[in-house]
Amino acid sequence: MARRKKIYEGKAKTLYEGPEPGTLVQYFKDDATAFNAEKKDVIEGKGVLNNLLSEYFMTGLGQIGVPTHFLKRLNMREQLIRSCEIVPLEVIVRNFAAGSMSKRLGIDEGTQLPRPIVEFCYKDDALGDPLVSEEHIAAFGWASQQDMDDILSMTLRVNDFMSGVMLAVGIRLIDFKIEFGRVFEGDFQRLVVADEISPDSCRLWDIETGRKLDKDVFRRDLGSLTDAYSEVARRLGVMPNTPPKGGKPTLVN
Ligand code: AIR
Ligand code: ASP
Repeated sequence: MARRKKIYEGKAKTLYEGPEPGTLVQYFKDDATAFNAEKKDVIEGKGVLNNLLSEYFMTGLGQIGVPTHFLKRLNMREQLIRSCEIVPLEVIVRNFAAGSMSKRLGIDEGTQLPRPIVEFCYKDDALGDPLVSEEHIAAFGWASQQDMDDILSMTLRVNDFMSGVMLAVGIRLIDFKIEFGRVFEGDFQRLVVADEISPDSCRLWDIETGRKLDKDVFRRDLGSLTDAYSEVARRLGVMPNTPPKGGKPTLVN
């Protein structure tokens, strides 16, 4: 069997050349990192859970008409995605104060915000993904005004969708990070939600107990990360050993 071509290796995922032009295979590793990879570990089973959870959220977004890069899950650790050019921004939505916002502004974690607050960070590990404003984004050409309008409206839809899905299983969506990619179709380009949506990229708190069910369990040494992610998967009815759905990949519209 020929060795497949590695296109990119990140901290938690690896991208391989896909079976057809315009596709890639996204492999979810068990590696966990935090604080810009200062803290590292291998958490057995994390990749499988994030693959399944990201499939679940991206599929749901597709069903409500938010385009994503997701095409099809291939196996327990891999999914077929559309190849896209990543916009170099981390788009963060906060419904409740936590993490870096609480630190920066001195607001207690868990304080409900008067409305969702969207923040942008410039994706650059060497710089530690600094917070930037729309002024920086426009001035340095990281995204056009049209892109920013699309990013904002899609991001708020993702927030409403994710908040509702989580609320239905007794979990509060505190905040999350998403990324966008540009897909080219002839002379046109459009934006799709890319990367992953998983407990690695969200803060999820149990509504009853306040228990953290996200990567803060790893960042802050609060117990077993796989137990936390499995709890999210269990509540959503997405558990390992679910075979991939059959059929051909369908392109998102
Ligand atoms: N995030 C940001 N960079 C990487 C990730 N995963 C996510 C965090 C959290 C949100 O963005 O997981 O859900 C805000 O993070 P912070 O550290 O700015 O408070
Ligand atoms: N994933 C990033 C890192 O490795 C940030 C984080 O999630 O804390 O450092």
